[in-house]
Amino acid sequence: MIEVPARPYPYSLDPKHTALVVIDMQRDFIEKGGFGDSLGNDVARLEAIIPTVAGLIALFRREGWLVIHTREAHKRDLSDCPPSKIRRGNPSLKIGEEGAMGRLLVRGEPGNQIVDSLAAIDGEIVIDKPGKGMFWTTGLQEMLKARGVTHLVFAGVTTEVCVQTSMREANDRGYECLLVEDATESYFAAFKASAIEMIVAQGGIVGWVAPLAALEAAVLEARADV
Ligand code: TIU
Repeated sequence: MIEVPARPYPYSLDPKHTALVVIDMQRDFIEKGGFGDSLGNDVARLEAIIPTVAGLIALFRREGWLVIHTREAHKRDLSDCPPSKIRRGNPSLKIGEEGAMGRLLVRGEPGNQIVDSLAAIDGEIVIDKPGKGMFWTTGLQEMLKARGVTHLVFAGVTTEVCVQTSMREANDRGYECLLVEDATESYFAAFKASAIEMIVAQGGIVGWVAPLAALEAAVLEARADV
């Protein structure tokens, strides 16, 4: 077992039963001309975490641990996108409409791809999810079950929307969840901070939170013990 100093108390993981989930690090949210931009957000805040997310992915790859990537992505005919979601927010460009990087939040479009520096490699799982949460209509729970995964380490965007929703869904399904706090970001600094407090409050009602350095140090220490 590896014990990571974390809030609200140390998080223990067994690497054989742990996966990293990188939520929605796609151009739609991180680059100008995408969905996040169309909702009026400053996307530069999200771009800033790319190096930390890359460091976290590199740690899992180095150790040979499972890496899962998600994308918020709809079928080309939008049959998996409720009209309420298309209408919501009165965006300058709606889901499915043609933007600077192709149709917004639509599978296969340039904007729907994970940013180049974080792209999946062979052996990693990529999930296209139509919702904010990663379990709804994705089959992910069955995939995790088949691999014996019980612990999930979270990163990605945005902290209080798709990351928190996915983490809460995972918590309800019995997974022990750790959020890497410098590998997640929101368009709103206050919402990121609040989401983190909500996760760790009440003895870790949703899970644990730790910085990447704490996880890296714990992995090194566990290796030294072997
Ligand atoms: N708008 C916003 O903060 N987030 C989303 O729409 N999706 C994700 O968080 N991925």
